[in-house]
Amino acid sequence: MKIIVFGGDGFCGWPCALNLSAKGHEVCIVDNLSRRNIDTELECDSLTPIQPIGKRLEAWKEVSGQTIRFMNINIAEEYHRLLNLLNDYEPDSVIHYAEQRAAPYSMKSSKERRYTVNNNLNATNNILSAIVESERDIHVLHLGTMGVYGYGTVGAVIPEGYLRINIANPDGESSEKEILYPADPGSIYHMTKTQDALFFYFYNKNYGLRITDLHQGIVWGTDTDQTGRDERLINRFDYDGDYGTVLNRFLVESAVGHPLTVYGTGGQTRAFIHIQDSVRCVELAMAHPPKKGDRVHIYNQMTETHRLIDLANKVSELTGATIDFIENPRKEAEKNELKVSNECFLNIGLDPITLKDNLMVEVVDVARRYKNRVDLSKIPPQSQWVPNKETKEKVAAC
Ligand code: NAD
Ligand code: USQ
Repeated sequence: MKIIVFGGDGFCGWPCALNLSAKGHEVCIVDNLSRRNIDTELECDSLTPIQPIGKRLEAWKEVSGQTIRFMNINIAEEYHRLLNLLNDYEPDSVIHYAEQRAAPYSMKSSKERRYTVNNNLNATNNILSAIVESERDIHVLHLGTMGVYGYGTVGAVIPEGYLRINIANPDGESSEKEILYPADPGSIYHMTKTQDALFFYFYNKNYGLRITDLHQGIVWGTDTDQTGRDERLINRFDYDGDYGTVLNRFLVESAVGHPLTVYGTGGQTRAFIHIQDSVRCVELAMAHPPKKGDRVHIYNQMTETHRLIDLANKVSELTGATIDFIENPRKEAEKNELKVSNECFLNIGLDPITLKDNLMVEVVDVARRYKNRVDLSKIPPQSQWVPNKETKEKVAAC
């Protein structure tokens, strides 16, 4: 198949592009390198020494014999370049990772709020709109988030996208209906993902676009079978207070002797998936596209849920790290239960990789290997959901 990976220079997109190329697909990466520019802006860097995209692709050709094409396009702004690409390249599927994905970054100040909304909504709308204009039958796979549901579930299992409801009629009877599960975003970033879901709903209903929306949990780990083949293929590993996600942060913190940064009580429960499974899920979903006329397929792309304090205790037992409870910079429930259905992926062949000590040790080993690249000043959280006076003054001074 011919596939475009939008956002293919990023943490999830890069190993996905390599995996699909290794499986014999023809792959084109489209990325405007904005994530690398945000590192420069934040004066942070990936823990791992990621190579410039040109070097990455050269290394891949050398290692695998396969060529991956690259185009630097800002898909939120350069609509006609995007449309021309669809017409010239004629992809069968496109995979959409190209959004600003950090909740803390999206909550920093009006600049980041506006950037996240403009970038994410225009990127999604432009892809969908260009597919309509190209008149091509292209399967769209989008990386969404578990956070569209919120994390409070009144004890029920979160279904895969749709909720069956009964509506009372005036005559005393009731009608059944399936609706999109009510959106409950917890950050500006998560809000853009709930709005993406409405774009998909509409473009599917009106133009018949074939769309799969993957509601992914927190991705952890760093290497996959393909990124591990050569050091020049190494994947991004964020650990800073804005882009680092919780389990990867705990593992880096333990490697550099920093206490584990548990926000609030650590009673929050979240869904997780290992990077290798993330890549596998996208491959599986691509091999099982919606048929013409199907509604949007929504899959929960996660393999397990964990309470954060339990994760911190696990990492602490494994590595001897101490735990610090930090005042929570976010506005979120102190604790929540989370039960999630992931039947769709299990039914099409996912054999989940779950949190095992040896996998966590692998990540700690990577963190230890590159620990001299860690800037300890970047570990504390940098963004607050409700800024206090001191934070407001800091932003105003910038
Ligand atoms: P990332 O920031 O590492 O990668 C995103 C890539 O998209 C970057 O390389 C960036 O330069 C590119 N990009 C952003 N805007 C663009 C634009 N306008 N035009 C072209 N390229 C653009 O993020 P990631 O962790 O790889 O996440 C990828 C997707 O998966 C995101 O949409 C995110 O919401 C979703 N997701 C990620 C996680 C996670 O834990 N990392 C979990 C759930 C869902
Ligand atoms: N947290 C800590 N300590 C830390 C960092 C985070 O206790 O050092 C807590 C947060 O308060 C939160 C939880 O860990 O309760 C998760 O935070 P996170 O930064 O790991 O994840 P989140 O902000 O939700 O975002 C990440 C990705 C995002 C993706 C989302 C999937 O950055 O792109 O959409 O995970 S999900 O969480 O399932 O919505």
